[in-house]
Amino acid sequence: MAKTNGKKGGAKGQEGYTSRHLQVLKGLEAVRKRPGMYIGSTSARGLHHLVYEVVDNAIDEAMAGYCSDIAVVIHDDDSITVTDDGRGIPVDIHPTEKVPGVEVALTRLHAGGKFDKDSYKVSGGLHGVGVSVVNALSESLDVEVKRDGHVWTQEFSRGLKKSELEKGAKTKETGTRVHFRPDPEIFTELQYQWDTLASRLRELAYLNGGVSITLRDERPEGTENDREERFYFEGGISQYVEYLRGKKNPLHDDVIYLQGDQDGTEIELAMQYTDGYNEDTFTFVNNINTHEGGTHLSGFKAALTRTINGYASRSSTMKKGDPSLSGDDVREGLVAVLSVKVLEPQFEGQTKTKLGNSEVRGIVESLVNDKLGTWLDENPSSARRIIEKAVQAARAREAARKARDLTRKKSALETGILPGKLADCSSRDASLSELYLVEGDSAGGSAKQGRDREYQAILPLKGKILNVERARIDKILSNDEIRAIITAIGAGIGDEFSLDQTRYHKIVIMTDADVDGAHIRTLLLTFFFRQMQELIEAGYVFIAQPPLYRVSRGKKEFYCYTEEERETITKELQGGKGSSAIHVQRYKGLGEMNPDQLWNTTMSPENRTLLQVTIDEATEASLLFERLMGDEVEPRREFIEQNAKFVRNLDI
Ligand code: 0RA
Repeated sequence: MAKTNGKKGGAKGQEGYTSRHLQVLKGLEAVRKRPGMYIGSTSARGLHHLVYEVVDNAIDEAMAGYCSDIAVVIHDDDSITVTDDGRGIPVDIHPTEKVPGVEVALTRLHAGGKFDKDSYKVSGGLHGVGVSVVNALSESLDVEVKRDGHVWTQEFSRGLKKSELEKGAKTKETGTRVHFRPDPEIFTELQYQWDTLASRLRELAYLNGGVSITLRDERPEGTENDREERFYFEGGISQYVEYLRGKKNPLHDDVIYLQGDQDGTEIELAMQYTDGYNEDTFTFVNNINTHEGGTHLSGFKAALTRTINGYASRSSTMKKGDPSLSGDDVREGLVAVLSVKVLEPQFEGQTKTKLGNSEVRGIVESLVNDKLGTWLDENPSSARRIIEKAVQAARAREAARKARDLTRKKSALETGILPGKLADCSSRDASLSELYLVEGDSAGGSAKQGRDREYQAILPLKGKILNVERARIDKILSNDEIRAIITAIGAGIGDEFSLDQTRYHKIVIMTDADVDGAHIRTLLLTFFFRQMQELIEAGYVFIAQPPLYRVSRGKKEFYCYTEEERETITKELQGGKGSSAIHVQRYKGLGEMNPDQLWNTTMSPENRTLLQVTIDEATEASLLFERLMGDEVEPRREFIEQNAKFVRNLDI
């Protein structure tokens, strides 16, 4: 629950306060009253956002050319220190506010101090709200600035200063160190997650090549916490592409890298073709992932299609009668990172991650037309392989279209003939209906018996499903398990997927709580990510959470979903009186539960916990999978273990 600072009457009763100060207090009070408006949420997501806010300021210094080292430390008490070697927050007296710049930056809403026109400020979204928001939402915050020959310090609490700016020892260095402890009165979650911070810091390090970002965890419990990792990528987004490419084989040795700027818009593009069948293009605006794309992405796509077709028709790679290459064809197997810096970005779309600035489209398009054309001319053998790949994609797509037409006639993807294995629900109201995808026939049987027939449909899946990362569309459509999923959902796939045809608004993946289960879950997530992305974006995809243990003593029984729960419950039962023994049953698979148990623990809307899959997590799952794919067993096992963990962290 959000609370205000509790000072009754606020500044009113105090002498010497001018109306301007009153407004200031109101500003930060507003942040404490409605934290969600500034940082999105007061759960784990908002908690992590505080760190990003401070780091973004340091990154701004890096982008301006003044900072090369950033360090983030998670302390014992879940407080955070962010240190950078930038110019330091100004310490001189602010001309209009009449207090040191540091105090302005930390106590005035939207007073980052960087409102000069030449910096890439981030409007919209949740970024760039300013360090004052972090201050307002921290129980305590202390700052140390090295600037103008001295070390300066000041302390705050819940947005209010606790001390004046103090001038300390002499130093020739510059930089800023911010240490803050998120306010327990504001946040419902106070524990920082290593993985969450690490993946954002890694992303920032790739996007800002040459900047070193270290993350250190000082929390003691367990050995896992006590660690440090440095993210430093000299090669920037080109290196990012290599990382994203993973184990897929490149069609040409070097990552293609293009760069340019026009009217204050800076563009950087890194791309490489692989022998894969999917496309992985990631776009960023001012270091923010534009999941929903926008004008920069459409400029890139248009230029790519045009340039590749132009080159193909000039060279002799394409045979007469070959169909012209579509956008999808020229992007098959492509791994790309497009990073643009825009002075006044307009973010649109449902999640405010779609770039709206119309001028950016043309700037990206002409840069890519020009420089990619040159690259193809200068690298004819690579160019030939790229074109050949696109031509094959075009032919496969044509074959798939024919196969799909055939499939439609045969198994009637759209005429309502449902797969035989599906035990459908009786409701025809999609918004209330749920489809359980269940691993194995025996668990499928229990689920069919235990379910609520009105709203819950069960589709048992046999064994491993096809890895869609390794198959072209024609092969995907010839796979029985996948066809059953497509027909059950009833909304088509790929470009033809249509969300309003979906027969269920909850698709629940229910697999065993073991390594194989994690593997199947990833394969399913990958399939949805590649072929029914809108389903994930709409929030229709969920992961069921079956219990790991049943702990009982006499007539008392408990289901435990984590190791910790099992430990706690077992201890509690040991403390109680009674002579009967404690019995711990570990569920190795869903099949070990009888229909009643499965219903009570995992399927009943009253008791179950469903994890909703977000597009970020699905992307991560597919990429992780692809990155660690290959023939070796070790990386695959390692992946599955990591992925099992990722699924536990889904709610962040
Ligand atoms: C205001 C103005 C300038 C830099 C900063 C703030 C600044 C803020 C943070 C927060 C964390 N690290 C930071 N580093 C710098 C520009 C200063 C100038 O013009 O010299």
